[in-house]
Amino acid sequence: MGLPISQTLAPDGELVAAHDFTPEDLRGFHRDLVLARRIDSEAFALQRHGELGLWAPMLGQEAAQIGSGRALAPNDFVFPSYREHAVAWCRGLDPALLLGLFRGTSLGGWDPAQYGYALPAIIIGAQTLHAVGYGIGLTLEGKEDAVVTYFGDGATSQGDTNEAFAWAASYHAPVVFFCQNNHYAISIPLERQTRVPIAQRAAGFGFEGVRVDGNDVLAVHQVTSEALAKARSGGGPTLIEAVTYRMGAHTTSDDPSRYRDPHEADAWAERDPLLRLRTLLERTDPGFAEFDARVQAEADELGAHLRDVCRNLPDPDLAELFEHVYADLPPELVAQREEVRSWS
Ligand SMILES: Cc1ncc(C[n+]2csc(CCOP(=O)(O)OP(=O)(O)O)c2C)c(N)n1
Repeated sequence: MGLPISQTLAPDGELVAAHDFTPEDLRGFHRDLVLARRIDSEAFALQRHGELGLWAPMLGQEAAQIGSGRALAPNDFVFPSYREHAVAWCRGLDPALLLGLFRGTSLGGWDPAQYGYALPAIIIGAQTLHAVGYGIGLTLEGKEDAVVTYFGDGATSQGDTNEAFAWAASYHAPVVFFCQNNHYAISIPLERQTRVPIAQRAAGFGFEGVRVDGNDVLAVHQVTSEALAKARSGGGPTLIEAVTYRMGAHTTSDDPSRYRDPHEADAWAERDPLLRLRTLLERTDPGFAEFDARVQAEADELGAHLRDVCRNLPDPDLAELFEHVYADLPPELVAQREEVRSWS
């Protein structure tokens, strides 16, 4: 039913549509995908070693994140959920900055204004409203930048997300809603979230929805670039549904074997976003093996950096909990802060 799924690079590494990427662009995507996967697998291992309290893996979703993240301009602003580690990478964050929250040593870890990348939203869908508010603000200030907000298929059932769609449509806000349809909201499958494809729901709010193969970095880049250009030039919001799959667990506390057919995961492993670009490059780029070896060495260095920074993250002063919300703390919170200080 409904909208077609855009695809440029098929799972077998064949190009099925024209594109404008240079050989260097393709290498850049490969590098990003490999390094993003390393950030994720390294953080996962750190959690298993007891160095992080939790991690939300993005295994399988790298192309959706790199394809869209690399389409952003420096002045665009991103409102992520908690799983967009590769988008953070595209925004120039040192991935080590992502670890403090998951180690429990920081309440965020970076200045959103510096990177155009907000702190993670753990409340499902909350960030979609933040994005629309920010987008309406941009319009009022006469700026021609775009806002992107990332969320999952489960978030489309939240009231906040539906409110965000309604506000963005009626205010013609320059917002790209980027849904990574990874097929599960923890254990709840997509079929329980919606009776129609997610992208199709945009029409009911009065704006365009597009579906793209979320494991195809080239097609994702293309549709996101178009949606961003439209937003910046006053064309209003777009809902992008990147059809992908969460190959791992929801978080390191989850056991997907309790609710998922293993054959389903095997079928998606054949659509691995890294493999298809690698297959294309191995066939078409004569110097690829050498380039790839350099990328793998870079990944090893990045892994060592993450382990090193993670293990040396300083324990925070508990009283820091009281910072960053109020300019002037109300008296009852001053009293609580003093009580917390007396514990150490
Ligand atoms: C408002 C709210 N309700 C429930 C939760 C608990 N919760 C955490 S993750 C999650 C599933 C989210 O699924 P989805 O939106 O598809 O994103 P994904 O984790 O798959 O990327 C839920 C229900 C929450 N964090 N916030």
